[in-house]
Amino acid sequence: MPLCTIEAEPEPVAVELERTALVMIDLQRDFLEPGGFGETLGNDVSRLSAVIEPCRRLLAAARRTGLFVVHTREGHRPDTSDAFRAKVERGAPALRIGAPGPMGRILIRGEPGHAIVPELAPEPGEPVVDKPGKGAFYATDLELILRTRGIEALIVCGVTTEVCVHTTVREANDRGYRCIVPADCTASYFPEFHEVALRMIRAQGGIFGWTTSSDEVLAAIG
Ligand code: C5J
Repeated sequence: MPLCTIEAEPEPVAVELERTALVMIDLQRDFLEPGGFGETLGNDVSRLSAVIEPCRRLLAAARRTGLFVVHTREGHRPDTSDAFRAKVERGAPALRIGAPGPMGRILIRGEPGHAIVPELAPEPGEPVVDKPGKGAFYATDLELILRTRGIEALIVCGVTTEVCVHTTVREANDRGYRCIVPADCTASYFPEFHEVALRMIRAQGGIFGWTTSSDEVLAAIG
């Protein structure tokens, strides 16, 4: 199978496009828009909006070139039976997971806030993995979906850099996937955490994976 080389740090990375997936992590209204889970935890959600355009371009290129695309959404069942108390008991009591908010019940599946932002909405045929935790492999069938397709490398985009993107990259790394993170396709409520999280991925010879930019991925996948 033809190899495609993506310019990245700490070094260029060669992947087989047929064995590469674009993984879009939690690009949901609950994290990117006012009134959702991110804001109820005291964050300035406007810090995340810059990811939408580069993610949109990457998603469009992936669809054009036939790259496998998977989306994830963080959220819980309406009865919150899959939400640990240790997670629910965060933030102001009136604004916790399951509480009513301007976009419906906070971080609950099926509510308006749980949806992926319209610019990055999944298309038919693109699996959407609902996850109760930070990592996309925890308590989901993501690994089964990727193994069934023979996927070996992941281009990981989404929010937030140091929480769900990082946790997913770590989980994927332990499962043998090469993870490539375009820096402008991920963001944090804390710019300094974003920078350090990316450095942690590429440090020590790429201990968790590679970092790059959406332009480099676009140049490589054509
Ligand atoms: C958070 C996420 N930050 N998707 N979730 O709680 O990063």
